[in-house]
Amino acid sequence: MPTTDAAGGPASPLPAAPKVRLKWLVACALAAVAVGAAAWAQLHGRSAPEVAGFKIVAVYPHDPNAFTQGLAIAGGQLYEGTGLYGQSTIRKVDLATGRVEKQRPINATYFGEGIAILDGHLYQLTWQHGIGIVYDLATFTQQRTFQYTGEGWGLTQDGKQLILSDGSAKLRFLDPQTFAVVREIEVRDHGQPVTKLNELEYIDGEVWSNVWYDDRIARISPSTGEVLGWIDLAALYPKSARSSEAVLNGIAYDSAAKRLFVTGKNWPQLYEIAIVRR
Ligand SMILES: [Ca+2]
Repeated sequence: MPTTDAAGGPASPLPAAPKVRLKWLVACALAAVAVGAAAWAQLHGRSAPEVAGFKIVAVYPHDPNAFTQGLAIAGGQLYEGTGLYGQSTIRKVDLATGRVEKQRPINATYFGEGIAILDGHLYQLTWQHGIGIVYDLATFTQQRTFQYTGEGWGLTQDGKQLILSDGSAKLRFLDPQTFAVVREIEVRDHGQPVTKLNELEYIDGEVWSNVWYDDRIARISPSTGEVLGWIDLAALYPKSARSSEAVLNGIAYDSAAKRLFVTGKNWPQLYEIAIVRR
């Protein structure tokens, strides 16, 4: 039989050993769970971009024949670029009435895409032609053309460079004089590439992008490509009320008045909206 100590308990340390080992194992397991949870939170939780909602500030008429590919504001004036073969234009639009005050068609062999306005010039992309067109903003006189590789989808500017999307997850920053690619970023949401980046707008240090066939706008860091957040506009003009090609596409920001406008291809209305955090 086993010996006992003065307190009457077992003298041998052996019976206590399993308890010590159990405590150690439990401690190790808890530590592993804690480390794992922290890593999971870092990968999947903390960095997950928030999804914001919106409220409608005002509603304006929009030409339902405009296959909107680009929307921009300069000096408080609204400009639009439209697509489709034989129907592509650049337009100066009266915001309040939606009336097209001035427009210029482009060569019917080109399919117009995004537009951007910088230093008195209006830049327009074409879809699969690798040709960009530069106009004088005041007169819409064509000044020059430029070339880029791949497709042209959306266009905006950060005050120094043009920013171009091409349907992939990539954004290219172009010199507005030489059109050389200064740098490029890949847009990722939580590590996953976000493709089909479409119409763009540079807003208070971020690039905002429509995503083709998605009713959400991505807020993108122009330095890292990381998606900082999403804006869910699914309830703005529900898909059930429009044709499949009539997608949300068109963001314009009046930085002086801090007013944000959105519309879509062949939408009868253009909306001024405010972002609402959920
Ligand atoms: Ca835009």
